[in-house]
Amino acid sequence: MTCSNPFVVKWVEETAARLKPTNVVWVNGSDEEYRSICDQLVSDGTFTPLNPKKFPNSYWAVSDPSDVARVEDRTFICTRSQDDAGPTNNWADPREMFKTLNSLMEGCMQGRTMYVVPYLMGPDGSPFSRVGFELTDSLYVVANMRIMARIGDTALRNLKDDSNDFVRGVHSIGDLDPEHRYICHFPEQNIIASFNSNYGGNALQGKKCFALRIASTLARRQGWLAEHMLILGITNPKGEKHYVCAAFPSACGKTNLAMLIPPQSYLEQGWKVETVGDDIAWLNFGSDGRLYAINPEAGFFGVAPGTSYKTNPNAMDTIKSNTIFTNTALDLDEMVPWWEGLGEPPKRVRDWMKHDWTPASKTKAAHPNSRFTAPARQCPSIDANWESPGGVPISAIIFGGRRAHTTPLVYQARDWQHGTFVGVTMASETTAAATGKVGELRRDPMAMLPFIGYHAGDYFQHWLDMGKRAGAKMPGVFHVNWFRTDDAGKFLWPGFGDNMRVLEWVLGRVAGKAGAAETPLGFQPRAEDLNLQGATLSAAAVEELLAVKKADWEEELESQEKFFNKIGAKLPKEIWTEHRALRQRLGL
Ligand code: GTP
Ligand code: SPV
Ligand code: MN
Repeated sequence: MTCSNPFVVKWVEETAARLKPTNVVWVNGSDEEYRSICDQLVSDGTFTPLNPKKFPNSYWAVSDPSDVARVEDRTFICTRSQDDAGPTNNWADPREMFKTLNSLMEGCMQGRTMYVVPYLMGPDGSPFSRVGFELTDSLYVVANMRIMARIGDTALRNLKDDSNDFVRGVHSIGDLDPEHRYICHFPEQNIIASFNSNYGGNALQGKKCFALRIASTLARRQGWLAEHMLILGITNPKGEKHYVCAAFPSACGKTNLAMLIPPQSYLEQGWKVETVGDDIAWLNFGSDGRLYAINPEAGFFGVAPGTSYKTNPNAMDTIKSNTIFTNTALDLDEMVPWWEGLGEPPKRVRDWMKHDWTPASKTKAAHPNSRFTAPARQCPSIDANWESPGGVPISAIIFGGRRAHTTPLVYQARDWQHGTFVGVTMASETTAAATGKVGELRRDPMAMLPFIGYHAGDYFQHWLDMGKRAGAKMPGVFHVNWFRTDDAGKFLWPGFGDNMRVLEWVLGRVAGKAGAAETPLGFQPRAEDLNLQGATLSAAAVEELLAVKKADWEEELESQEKFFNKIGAKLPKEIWTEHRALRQRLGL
């Protein structure tokens, strides 16, 4: 299929004239084409084919050692007014940034091929789906985009010939110089430019650049939400099904929760959990006034370390074929990927830096942010409605962070305004998903700190406004913390499949059935309100998991205030109101 949209054709020609690729190839998304892309990546050394019996059509790749995670300090929101980017984003003047990028990228594709990747974010034919184009000189990016989005002809079919409504993206791996790495967003023109990185969230533009940063600005203008959320469906023993979204920061458990397998006792009773998405949700109002979610993605770009048949069997079965492994280690005897948490180390291991590795080595064999790229349709728990054009109705929204102290296992917000406050005041310890220190507590509102494409204060206001529109039809809002630790630093909560126990309470609250105590934080389960049968958990651990400690919250309130002051005058007054009410309820 050739592209007959004149806006696209003209822009591709103009871009080629600037970047000067040796040739231009339009990607159609076919199986044949994907096979030839993989063959090329094998012959140029980017891909190492894995054992075709154990991991058919799957490949191992490693990145430049400097290019392993999102680079938040090199990510820019470029708006005419600095105030539109707000205090949480790096801002640049669009004219200045275009100048910088033009001089850096002029002729950067000489001797290379420029691939034109049309991509669709969202299900084929959905009114909520949107089209983007990524012009890239990285065949690795094309291969990953083929899994993560619906690319090629499917995307072209979803763009009208007279439509100028698509995202224009340019990506070049340049020379991977970290000093001149740029991940730039121009929300006023729907333009994305990434330069000098080949890593997922920096280079696969459909994901964070479009589906969160650009989409969040569209969502604000058009009255919907673009969020860093998984989507899952839960069926109870009566056969009633509810869908839930959950926003956790990067590497804090979305993929794992989305693919949860309930404990044996739940399975015997007939509980079932199914997966719609593991990272991003676009939420629109349906004609019944409720919120409906689509997963804009078609694949999973998941954290490998920690993934195993113990923690996440559905992920393990998803990645058995047609998968790209990036920066994991390699078992040289079996030619299968390996990472920390998978099980016993194999005899001969090549680490992600391509060195020989043994358990005695002081480094990790797999990079902590090593990832698999796998088609969502291969997931055994994929939901029958995961590509439903209208999305799935959402009954609850769950916020969560990685916090050793302070926040209890779970609590429910009193109403939408309070729920928005709970989202705004999320905080979490940093992970390897972004460059920088790991394990430092930072405020991460709605798990969107690195992904809000505009002023965070306006974003909080947009959440409040959405609630005003829908009233009582908005989902219930909850907060969870799987990561509370004891004095020895050990996780108190078993997590993973046992998170089902918390989901049951959440749905019980939505249905008005589960018990709770009204506490300063909102509504919290007492130990007897949770089904803990069969969980390996002492009574003391349960008490600690549910505890709200004044000293912790005193610090927490201070930290919230600092954050509010950073947001400044655009912080909605309702958020201050909720903060003061919380302070009063806590007696602090
Ligand atoms: P992104 O893809 O970066 O957005 O991350 P994600 O939120 O999908 O995170 P993911 O589910 O991949 O989890 C990341 C890490 O958290 C892995 O090392 C998991 O093993 C660990 N993890 C996930 N769920 C739990 C849990 O319930 N308890 C504990 N203790 N660890 C968990
Ligand atoms: C995240 O960092 O939140 C991810 C991985 O989901 S990336 O696509 O690299 O952003
Ligand atoms: Mn993510």
